[in-house]
Amino acid sequence: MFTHAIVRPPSASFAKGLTTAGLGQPDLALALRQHATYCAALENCGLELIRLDPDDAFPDSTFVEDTAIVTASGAILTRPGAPSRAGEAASIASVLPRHFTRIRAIEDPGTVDGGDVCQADDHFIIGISGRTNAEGARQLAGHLREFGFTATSVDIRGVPGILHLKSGLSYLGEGRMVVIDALAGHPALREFETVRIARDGEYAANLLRINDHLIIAAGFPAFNAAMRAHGLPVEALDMSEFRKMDGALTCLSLRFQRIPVSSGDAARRFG
Ligand code: CIR
Repeated sequence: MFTHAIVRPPSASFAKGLTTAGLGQPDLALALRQHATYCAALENCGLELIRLDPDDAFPDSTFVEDTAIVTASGAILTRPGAPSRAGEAASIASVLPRHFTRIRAIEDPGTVDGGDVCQADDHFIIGISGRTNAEGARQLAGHLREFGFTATSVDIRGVPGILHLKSGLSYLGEGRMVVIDALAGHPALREFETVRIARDGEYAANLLRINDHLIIAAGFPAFNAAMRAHGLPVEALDMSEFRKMDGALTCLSLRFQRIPVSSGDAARRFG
């Protein structure tokens, strides 16, 4: 059950962010409209939004998911693996104490991008990628175990075309995982019923299950119909401008269940 989400709109420097997509320059005005629609969709799922200001200093800072792992039991600040994004964690660090009693952090030489971390109920799958290294995954798994979760890792460095683990899979809920073919047979997914994504529709592998709603990328009608068959309301959002910057649905928010805390507690426990 999610109650809140942290979001940050793209800033004026958005087009200077990292990308491998080769889909051209993003249109900032359109990206802002798509972000507003995304925020409305989250609210429609019942979430209260914590809206951060755009941050020109970090072109990729709209992709807040990469800066923290947030759970109902506590939060973990990441160390984003791309040097240009390393400074993004500091501003999220100032926000988390208002919402979490337990906060941990990934330390040097570990690196973790939140896009490499997939929660499936009480279990986490951590992708080791070009952004998340083995040491970061080890530290993260330790913090998650302390919070009462289990964790396994999956090395995705040989999987072509995906930046993060969640570029290639998403947890649908009820033991079902949407996966691209290249990840489908992985032993770490043995426990899950897998729903395969068509090769020409791999971008749709990144989706959001929020409470009793599904949010998917627009432009994949067959996948949309397959998701509707699962019986949950499905909303499809145009993500074109974020896709140009290698971003997708999960990247744009940090979703969590807030357990109320006093600010004094949070300040004492932080760090
Ligand atoms: C980056 O390369 O870091 C950004 N341009 C895209 C990050 C996407 N984040 C995500 O999938 N969690």
